[in-house]
Amino acid sequence: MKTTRLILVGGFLGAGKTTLLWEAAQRIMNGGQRVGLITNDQAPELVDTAILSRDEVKVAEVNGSCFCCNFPGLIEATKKLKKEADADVIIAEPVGSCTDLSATIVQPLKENLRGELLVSPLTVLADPMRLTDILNGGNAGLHPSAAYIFRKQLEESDILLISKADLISAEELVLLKEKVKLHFPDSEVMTVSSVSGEGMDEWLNKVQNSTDAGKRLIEVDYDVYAEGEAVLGWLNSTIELTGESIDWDAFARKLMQSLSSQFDLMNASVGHVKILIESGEKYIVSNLTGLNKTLTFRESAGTGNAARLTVNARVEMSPETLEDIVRKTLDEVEGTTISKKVVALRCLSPGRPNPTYRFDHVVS
Ligand SMILES: Nc1nc2c(ncn2[C@@H]2O[C@H](COP(=O)(O)OP(=O)(O)OP(=O)(O)O)[C@@H](O)[C@H]2O)c(=O)[nH]1
Ligand SMILES: [Mg+2]
Repeated sequence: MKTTRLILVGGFLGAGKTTLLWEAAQRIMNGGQRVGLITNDQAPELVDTAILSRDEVKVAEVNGSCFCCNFPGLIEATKKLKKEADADVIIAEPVGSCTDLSATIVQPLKENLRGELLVSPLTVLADPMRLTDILNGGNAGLHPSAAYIFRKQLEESDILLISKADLISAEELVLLKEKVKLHFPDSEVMTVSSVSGEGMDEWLNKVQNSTDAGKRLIEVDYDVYAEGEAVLGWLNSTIELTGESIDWDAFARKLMQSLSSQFDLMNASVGHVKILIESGEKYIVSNLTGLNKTLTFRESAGTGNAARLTVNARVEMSPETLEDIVRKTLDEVEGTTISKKVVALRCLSPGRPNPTYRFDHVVS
């Protein structure tokens, strides 16, 4: 059996993992290799899977639990991609609120799939704005226990990859990189922009040519880790929308603006809220990764009579309150002109992490 390269890209909610996966997959495929992608979430109905699946690349989804707590699910997904896509390279995105990946995923992979997988250095992606605040001793607008998870993710990284390099100036980026190196001297610090492509080839070159994966284990207080996850309400839903000649982009804007304003008014910390509206071949995506100023839209779903809306929201509040807000907002936005049929809706607060494996040594 051929050996497949596995690249794990962790990092906090909204850091830019899925965007990086997509961009990396294009580049690797253009280089003539076959790529498979793995998405991961606590529940089904994923925006990430839907977006990545719009391309020719094969996507496997592990849902219902994170990779660490469902290690067999991750193995099954890699085997599926090896078999069905004959993947040379697999890129996997763990849930953004997970940490301790070196002990719970990287070491077990090295031990259990020796000869089948070549595991790349653990990449942890970090949004430059949140990262700056964390390095300055802040909590990046997060609950202190969620900020603890953010710090632990950085601490265990083999490669600490600063994302969204296009959003800050070249001078700021150099300074940030230097500061990160001081705080995390054991990690290789790199920068990337999935938008401009800057740093992408350097990072790909590194992860595709090294097997120095999971160089160290970190101490993690699972009580704090559990609290950091539990403070987040988690909502995944798919809704069928119908109406007459509806401007889906305007609907997306009203919906996300309204949700974002309510979260800001409540002082509710947003991990990531993302929606996808698909109407035939057209689609619009919107992401909110913090306060209202982080709200973005891309592509266009045009005008039509039917669309499919997928909502994934991770916001610091009880799941019941989050569900209530999302349902009410949906009813209020174009309530009289658009009919809505909820096809699936899961709302939860992540349970205590209970990893399948937790290695106490680095596998050589
Ligand atoms: N300007 C800029 N925006 C980016 C870049 N990479 C990602 N983004 C934006 O950041 C937001 C979050 O991106 P995702 O790729 O969905 O983040 P993620 O880490 O997969 O998020 P989760 O799956 O929720 O953990 C989106 O609005 C992206 O368009 C980048 O390089 N530059
Ligand atoms: Mg993602």
